Amino acid sequence: MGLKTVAVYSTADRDSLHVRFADEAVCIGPPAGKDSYLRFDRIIAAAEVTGADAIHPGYGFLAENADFSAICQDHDIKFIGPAPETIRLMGDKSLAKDTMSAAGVPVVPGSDGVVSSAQEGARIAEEIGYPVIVKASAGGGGRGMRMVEKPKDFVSLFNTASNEALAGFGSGECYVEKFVSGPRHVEIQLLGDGKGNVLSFGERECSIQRRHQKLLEESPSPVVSAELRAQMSDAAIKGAKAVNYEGAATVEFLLDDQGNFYFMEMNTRIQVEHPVTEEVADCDLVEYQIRVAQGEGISEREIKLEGHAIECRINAENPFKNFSPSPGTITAFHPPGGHGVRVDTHVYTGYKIPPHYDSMIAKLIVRARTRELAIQKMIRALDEFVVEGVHTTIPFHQQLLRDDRFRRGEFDTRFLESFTLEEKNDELS
Ligand code: MV4
Repeated sequence: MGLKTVAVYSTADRDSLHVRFADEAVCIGPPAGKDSYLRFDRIIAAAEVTGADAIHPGYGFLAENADFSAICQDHDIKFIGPAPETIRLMGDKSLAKDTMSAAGVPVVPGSDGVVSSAQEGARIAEEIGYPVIVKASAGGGGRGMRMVEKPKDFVSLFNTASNEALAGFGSGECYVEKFVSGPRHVEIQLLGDGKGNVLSFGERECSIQRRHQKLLEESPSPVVSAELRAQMSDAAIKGAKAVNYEGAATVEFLLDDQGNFYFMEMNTRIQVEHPVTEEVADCDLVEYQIRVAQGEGISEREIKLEGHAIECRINAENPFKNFSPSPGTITAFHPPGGHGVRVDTHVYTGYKIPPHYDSMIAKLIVRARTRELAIQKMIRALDEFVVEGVHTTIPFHQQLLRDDRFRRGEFDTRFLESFTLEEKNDELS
């Protein structure tokens, strides 16, 4: 796009590739997030001294922080993302659900907003029928939830959820809904221009997760038909239009085994797994984010989706030791290449993984004509991928992609609970 870039970094990230590749780089503090990447004042100061017009918040730290978005606005710096009010509304999971429901998006039957007491929650649970799930309004992404199977457990589990939420997020407000058993996690990628136009880029299948951390994502989902895709896209677009959405958004749905789908959450950032959508839609979503932030409108149309894309998250974790973090120095790094193979990474041979942040060190994305060919290509790419000096999730993916149930597309969000890794001698070399 011909735009100049400024990187911000903490002292722990001095040697990260984004620092070298940006036109300028500004150090904003010591390793701890709260002293650097979460410091509004330092980030705004970095933008001001370098004359930056806009801030792209990435997908972590301040990407869904309404107050930061508002502070950017106050300083005449464009926050690349939605308005602060939209981030705040979608951050309140109960209000977000009510807003989507009012817009005609299917939601899971449950309480009308937050419940005022455990006793009221128990009455509602009786009405909707067990099992139910209690969710913290300030939670999300799997944090602050309790499944309740029997009436006698309700009050105690509700109070646990509420107290945890109060301690963790500063608000104990909870809502109650019917528990959907063994759902898939399927999400719709959207882009809005803030002028009433919203595009859908189809779905991503994200059911391969462990403790709410996604490990593999793909598009299309092996179980989503063209008809279901159109229905889910229409619902997501209706929801985004109801809040006059600007920027990239992901609408998360639970999909049950009957083909019913229910709104869960709207993420107001670009997500880690956006490359699988870029590959099947043949587009650059970050470019689109910047274009709409510059005020460009979009013309509504059907986005053509072609072929199949898969992303494997390569984390510095030991899959044979319960995915425990494995920071340290990468002594050899050879990413795979070839047609339809993409590696997004900030690391290289000699890079020292700091222990302070997320363990993801690369995303390996492949694209091919069919799911079967994409799986084959991913297996080849994983087998070629050399990372030495730290443990990685590569051996996990190598086994997952060879699993019969995975290959048949027969899995839901519980899949990894019963997936047993075959012990491999994974000595560090
Ligand atoms: C649910 C559910 C079952 N029923 N809601 C977890 C993350 C958050 N976005 C929503 N989550 C769930 N909500 C009802 N009514 C099951 C989950 C859930 C889940 C969802 C998506 C992906 C993985 C999951 C793992 C466990 C539970």
